Amino acid sequence: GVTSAMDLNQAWADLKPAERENDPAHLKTEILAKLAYAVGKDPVVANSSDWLTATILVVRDHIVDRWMASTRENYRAEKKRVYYLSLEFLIGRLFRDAMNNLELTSGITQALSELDVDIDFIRELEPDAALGNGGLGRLAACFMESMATVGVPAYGYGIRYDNGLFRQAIEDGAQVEYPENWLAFGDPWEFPRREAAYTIGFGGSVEVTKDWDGATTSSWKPQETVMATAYDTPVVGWRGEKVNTLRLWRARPTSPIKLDLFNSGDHMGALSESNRAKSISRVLYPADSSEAGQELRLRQEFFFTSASLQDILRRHLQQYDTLDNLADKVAVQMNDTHPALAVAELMRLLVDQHNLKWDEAWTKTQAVLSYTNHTLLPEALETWPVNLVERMLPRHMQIIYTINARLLTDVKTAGHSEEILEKVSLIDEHGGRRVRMGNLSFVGAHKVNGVAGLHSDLMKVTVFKELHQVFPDRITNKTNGVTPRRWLMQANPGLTQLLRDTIGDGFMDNTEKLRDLEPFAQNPAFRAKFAAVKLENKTRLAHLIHERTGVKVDPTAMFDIQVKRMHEYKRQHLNILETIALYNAIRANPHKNWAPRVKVFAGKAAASYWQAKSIIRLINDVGNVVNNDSAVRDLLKVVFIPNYNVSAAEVIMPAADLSEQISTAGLEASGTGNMKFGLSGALTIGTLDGANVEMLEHVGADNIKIFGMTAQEVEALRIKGYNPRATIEGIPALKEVLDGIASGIFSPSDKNRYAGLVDSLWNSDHFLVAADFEAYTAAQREMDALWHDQDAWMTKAVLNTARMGWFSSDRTIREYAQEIWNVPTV
Ligand code: BZD
Repeated sequence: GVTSAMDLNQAWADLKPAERENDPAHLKTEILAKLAYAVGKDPVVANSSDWLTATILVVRDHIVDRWMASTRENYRAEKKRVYYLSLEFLIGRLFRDAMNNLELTSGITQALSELDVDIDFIRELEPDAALGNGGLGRLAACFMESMATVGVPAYGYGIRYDNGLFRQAIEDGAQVEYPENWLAFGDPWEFPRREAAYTIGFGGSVEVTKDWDGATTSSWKPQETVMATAYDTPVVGWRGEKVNTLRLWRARPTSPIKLDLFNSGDHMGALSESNRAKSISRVLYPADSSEAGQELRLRQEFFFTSASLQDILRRHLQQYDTLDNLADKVAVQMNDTHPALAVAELMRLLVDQHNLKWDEAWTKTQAVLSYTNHTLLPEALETWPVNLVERMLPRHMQIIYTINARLLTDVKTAGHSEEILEKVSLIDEHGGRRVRMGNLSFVGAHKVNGVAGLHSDLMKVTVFKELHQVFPDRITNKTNGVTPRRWLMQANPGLTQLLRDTIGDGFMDNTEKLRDLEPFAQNPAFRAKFAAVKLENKTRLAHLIHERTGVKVDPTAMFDIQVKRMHEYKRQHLNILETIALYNAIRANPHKNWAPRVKVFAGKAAASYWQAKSIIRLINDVGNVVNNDSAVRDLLKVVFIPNYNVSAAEVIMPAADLSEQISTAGLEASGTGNMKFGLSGALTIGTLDGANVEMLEHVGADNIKIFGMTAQEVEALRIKGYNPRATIEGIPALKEVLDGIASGIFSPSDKNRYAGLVDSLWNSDHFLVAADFEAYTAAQREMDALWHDQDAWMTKAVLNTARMGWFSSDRTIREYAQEIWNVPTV
């Protein structure tokens, strides 16, 4: 029957506080109120997007109360704040994340269902915020959630790009890029902060004035100015205890239009300055492993770095009215070298604007800043031409020179050689003078970290060898992690429920408690349930594959998955070449006891990276042949899922049986997909690279398939001289594959399509595909054998989930908090 509003209110008041927030009847009222008063729609005409917006606004209200409480408490207790500066935050969708962390999922689901709204349908309508390229950007997003979870008062600072990472379509087998438009219908999560705006300068000159005592003061007179305005998104931690802020900057012109020009008839000229300003926050650079090298990129870097530092100093001074305690109350983490100008900009603000003496300012700068390195690939290390920096940021170039002069004097005084001096210098003098952003970051920071054990060790003997000799205490390791809320609880609800039923809820607050699962690996009844969850996840992925590619795959086959950015060092070509070899073997011997496999690939290539795009096309061409060859029946399918992003990953990760982590050893700094797969019980086939090394230590050698050359062996082979031609000639199966591709088997309409790819393997094979080919093949055949023993496979799968708890980003953040930021965690 009909319940009166008064009865409803009474029923609600009788609930305990925690139940009260999650009370479906009350949530229903809240959603209807938002639909009417914020969206402006009557329920009878509201469409699915309207319902989503209304529901998000309800969830946001629940966050806001806690947000203000967190912010107020941080202020009252004078807590040290951590600022995470990152040019990328690969957030994905927030609806399910926020609901789950507030523990409102059941209440909202029921409320919506009573309103005849399907939550799973509207959830999919939320745009996927792709303000990042790959691992580095997704790590920043996981860290934001973990900092809120472990109670670190934190602000993420970045750019609010109008257009995130491009949307990838596959047309005729090839990647095509389309603009992405996540803001088309506005972003219900964000709060524009018109009052938080800063002026960012570019160009111009430096004015020097002499004081009465002969001391000089420098003052930068920029020729051009741009406004940075703030947009805040609350980031809620697990169980909604703490809420932090992601503050993204948008570029606006200082004056929207030059009216004098407009009135004189120069309509375009009147707007050109405005467009130049706005272009700074227009689009994310889509290259993830090569430096962009464009002037606009440097403008983006300075824009967000300067706005963030101005905001940080303003907040600090407003609370404490002094800079004396800056380093006690502020920690700034630089995510790679993209915010490296922070070193010079903080010095400029302290010395030129706040009148600190150089030495005092330098001590503070180093104490406040720290730097994370994410790659050793030489082509990805940022350097900027001195003359560009001089023109765009004249005062910063002077400051960099002064830092460098003092650095070189100190290093020389300490007795280091000329050779070391040249390597530690902030300026690369070879072939056009360039500023080394890695060195600038290293020198300006009190701690420098790599993102996995092997990577941090290699930093000390490669890019930062000399700086490490001079400052041996600076490099430290912080092995990456992923948030178990998104990557286990939200992405894999079936497994989460099974885990709760089996070992209780403890793992939800402390992922290391997943260890309690270990004994169940030997329990056949449990393994059957674990396998049933996996099958359900694979069925879901099979639907997505069918929807996006038209290919039907059998969910009972082994799902063998490689998803990540497309890059030669990640060696998707090693995988597809081995797949072709397998195809040849199946055709030659169709009635052998093969393990049915579905080879799944997904990932974006930088638009100008021809070799990576060629690998995408090859995967699609191979799929076309293999999937339509009745001779292989259902033993092998090859699919490339277009437009890999966070939302797709949430469906893909839980559905994997086998996770491919096969980079050339020494080149993948950490990897984080490896951890997401492992958490959901995939077995890893991988090289001893990045965090695979630590995964081996945690899950045990019986439960991960490691193959191929080690980083040391790679280096030794390169020194000795690698001969790909001789290597290929010695592996008939590989030669057959390459000859087949070159003869056009997979591209009959364009036989030369893969000439470039195949030639580069014969002639240089920089990433040692041929050198690892046999080891990889042997490892894959071992996986086939293991697949036939499903009990053994599932035992290992369970042990992977049980032993992956250490790879939670909560653990990573606790280490940063203790050893770099000096802030407490709860
Ligand atoms: O960072 C990645 C590394 O390749 C991974 O091994 C590591 O796990 C993650 C997180 O530490 N690096 C990137 O993702 N790099 C970029 O995306 C990038 C973006 C712009 C410019 C240069 C690199």
